[in-house]
Amino acid sequence: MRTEKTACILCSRNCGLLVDIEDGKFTKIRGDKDHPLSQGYICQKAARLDYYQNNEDRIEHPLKKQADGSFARVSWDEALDDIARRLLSIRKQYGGEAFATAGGGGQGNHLGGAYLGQMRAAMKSYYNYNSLGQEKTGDFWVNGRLFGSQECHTAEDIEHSDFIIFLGCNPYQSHGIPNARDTLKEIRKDPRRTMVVIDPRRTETAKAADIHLQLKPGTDVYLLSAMLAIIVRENLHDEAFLKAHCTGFDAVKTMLMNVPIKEYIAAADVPMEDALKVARGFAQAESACVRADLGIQHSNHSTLNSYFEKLFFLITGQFGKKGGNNLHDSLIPILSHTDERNPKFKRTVYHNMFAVSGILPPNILPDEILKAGERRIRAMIVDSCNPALTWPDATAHKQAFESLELLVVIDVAMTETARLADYVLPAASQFEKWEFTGFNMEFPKNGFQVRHPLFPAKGETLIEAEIYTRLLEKMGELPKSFPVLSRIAKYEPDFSSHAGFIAALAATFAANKKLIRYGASILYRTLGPTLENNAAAITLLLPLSISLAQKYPDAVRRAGHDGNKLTQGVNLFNAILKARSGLIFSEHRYDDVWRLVKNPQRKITLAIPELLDAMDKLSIDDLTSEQYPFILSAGERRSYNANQIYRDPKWRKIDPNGFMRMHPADAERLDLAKGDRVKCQSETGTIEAVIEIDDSVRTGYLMMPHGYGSDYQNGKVNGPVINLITGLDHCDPIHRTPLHKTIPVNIEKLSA
Ligand SMILES: Nc1nc2c(c(=O)[nH]1)N[C@H]1C(S)=C(S)[C@@H](COP(=O)(O)OP(=O)(O)OC[C@H]3O[C@@H](n4cnc5c(=O)[nH]c(N)nc54)[C@H](O)[C@@H]3O)O[C@H]1N2
Ligand SMILES: Nc1nc2c(c(=O)[nH]1)N[C@H]1C(S)=C(S)[C@@H](COP(=O)(O)OP(=O)(O)OC[C@H]3O[C@@H](n4cnc5c(=O)[nH]c(N)nc54)[C@H](O)[C@@H]3O)O[C@H]1N2
Ligand code: SF4
Ligand SMILES: [Mo]
Repeated sequence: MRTEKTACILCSRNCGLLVDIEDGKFTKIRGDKDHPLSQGYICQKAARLDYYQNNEDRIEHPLKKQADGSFARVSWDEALDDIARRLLSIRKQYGGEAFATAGGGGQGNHLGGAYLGQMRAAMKSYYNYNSLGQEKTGDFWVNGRLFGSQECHTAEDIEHSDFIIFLGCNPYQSHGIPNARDTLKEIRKDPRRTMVVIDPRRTETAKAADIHLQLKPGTDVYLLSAMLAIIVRENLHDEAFLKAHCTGFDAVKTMLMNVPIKEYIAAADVPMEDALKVARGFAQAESACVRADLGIQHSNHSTLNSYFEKLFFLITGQFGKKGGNNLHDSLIPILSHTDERNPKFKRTVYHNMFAVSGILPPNILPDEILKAGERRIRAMIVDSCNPALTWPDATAHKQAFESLELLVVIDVAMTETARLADYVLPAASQFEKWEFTGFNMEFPKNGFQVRHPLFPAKGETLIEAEIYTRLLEKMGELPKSFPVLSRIAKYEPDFSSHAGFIAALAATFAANKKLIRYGASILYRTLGPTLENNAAAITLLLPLSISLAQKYPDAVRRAGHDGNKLTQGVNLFNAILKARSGLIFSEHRYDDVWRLVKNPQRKITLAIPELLDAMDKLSIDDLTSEQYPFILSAGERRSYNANQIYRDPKWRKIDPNGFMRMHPADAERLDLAKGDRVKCQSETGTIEAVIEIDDSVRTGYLMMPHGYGSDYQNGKVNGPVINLITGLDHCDPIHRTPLHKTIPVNIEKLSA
């Protein structure tokens, strides 16, 4: 038995873990007190991680689809030679438009994504489909307009905040904030702090709140704009802050002065006095912040919701300060800036859709494969993602994937998407390789942890870095070796700066600019092998550490990483490699936030014409109809769902069916009791559900979890395949974010 440090890979918090390992299995899992962010905290899901590491769906050999639909084992060379040949032929015949990637990282791994990006570069493709494009790109788009770059991302300083609004999120279950359950308890205990929850369900979080605004689903846009209007009309906005730091407030003010407050509060169906209390309390608090998530992003007017969420802390001046909302730096830049107004960034063929932060929305993918004619997508690589189950309209996605000329899936398990592939390439698991996540989103202190391998890689599995590098070599994009660089890497006398290697790398790039795009693989093949313990794949952290230290030397120094211009970043890199529990890599002062704003003069542009225009046209919509009298939230986070990371249904201690919550009054009307089966039908499809009577939901509102519906061992499907009923067109107009929380459905009782 040995004890090791690692991190949980089940949600974006990535809590530090201390694990006991025996005979290739996790035998005990607990929180790591030395982890600088989670400090020993974990939730119930982490204890079950052996179901991820060891399960019957793990794939251990490259597999090729046969004519009869079955899979046969092939060698890596056979698979990669054929994939390389077919990709080259598609590129030659149809160009980069014919190739797209999906995924590139999950809740615990983002390293593969860096190497996957090189495949798009090699194929001359800009089609990057990613799960972030079905939840967060509307938010990123708003950030781009407000702060000048889609790389700007807002954080919330809950720890130091007096007045916190949890807007459409349920951190008790979904986490997303530091040590969620402890944090909620602390806020609740402290009489000087106020917690507000805006959620149509009386969630576990709402039960701990001072004020719960149990609004009608899909009505945040009315509630938020009405509360903003209250703030402005009562002169509670922060004139001094707005004058010093923002432009365009006049246009926003005009829009807010037109909001019919009473009517909108009534549309949200919350008591006026509570709305007044929240608006006034937030504006007048010493410090206040908003934490928002899918409840507003996956519901009607998604992008407008995100805009109002941010106007809340901007017009009240609760930004750029202790306990407020802030921007943050990032060591791993998972976001980029691809402003659609810049013609340099191409659009898709069928939907003429633009990327946000380099990411395209899954809601358009089936059409770009099936309906774009000669210019359609013909080949795809899917990595760390299970879109046949997790992306909207599973039927359309399945049909689209089946029509591709080449589908390659790189995964640790035989997923629903993998079954549709021509080649399934087995990756080493997240506990069998060096890995990290890009979820470094804290301010003022930001942290990061690299995980080292705990188990030998199973069977013939390879790490993603090796798979993609081999593929690029076989495509002839990348030379098989870089003798000069490798020699310098190996024999460089001064390891404290890697100065000789970096100079040689710069010379290599200067001589052949095309190689810059393959920087990750070149580092992996040259400097990589000099790192201890096969850490080659994470060598790309070296340039990232150097670049961070160059941008924020003082913040990096405050976090304890010293050095001069040449050595500080390298010192940070070396510290990261050694810090098994992770480390703090930067510690900012609150007013550093203004350096993170990318607009000229560091001003925030409050007026977003497209959204002001949408606001002008806003009316109160009724989402239900005679045919579809209920609204379903298709994708709640619960104790025993964790996206599709666990496949073996035995990991769940409760709720094997992923029940449907229904208010007692609705159940009575439909003559339903706990445990009854119903047919749930939307415009897109039909699924079955098992009823749970629950008065925490509003009448007329039903809730089902996501993260179910995998058919483990190609056997019985476990729980609802929720995306059979979500539609491609049921989405936000700006970046087609699906509106999973507000799906009109009909319910019919099934006979026993
Ligand atoms: N246990 C668990 N935790 C997870 C995950 C998981 O699968 N399981 N997944 C992770 C991932 S990928 C993500 S993105 C996050 C998501 O985390 P959250 O967004 O916090 O999780 P959800 O339960 O999807 O939705 C949050 C809340 O939105 C509410 N809601 C529904 N409709 C509306 C509405 O119209 N308005 C408002 N204001 N609220 C509404 C729901 O009642 C719900 O309580 O969770 C992460 N954490
Ligand atoms: N209806 C509905 N649909 C939803 C949601 C919802 O609320 N409602 N939530 C959405 C949200 S917010 C998200 S984030 C998505 C999540 O959906 P996806 O992005 O599809 O992610 P996961 O479900 O986490 O699947 C991760 C995949 O990565 C594989 N994997 C694990 N480790 C490794 C590894 O080391 N290497 C490789 N190559 N693969 C690995 C796993 O086996 C799994 O197949 O689902 C979305 N879908
Ligand atoms: S699931 Fe999230 S909150 Fe729970 S232990 Fe894992 S990382 Fe931490
Ligand atoms: Mo997510």
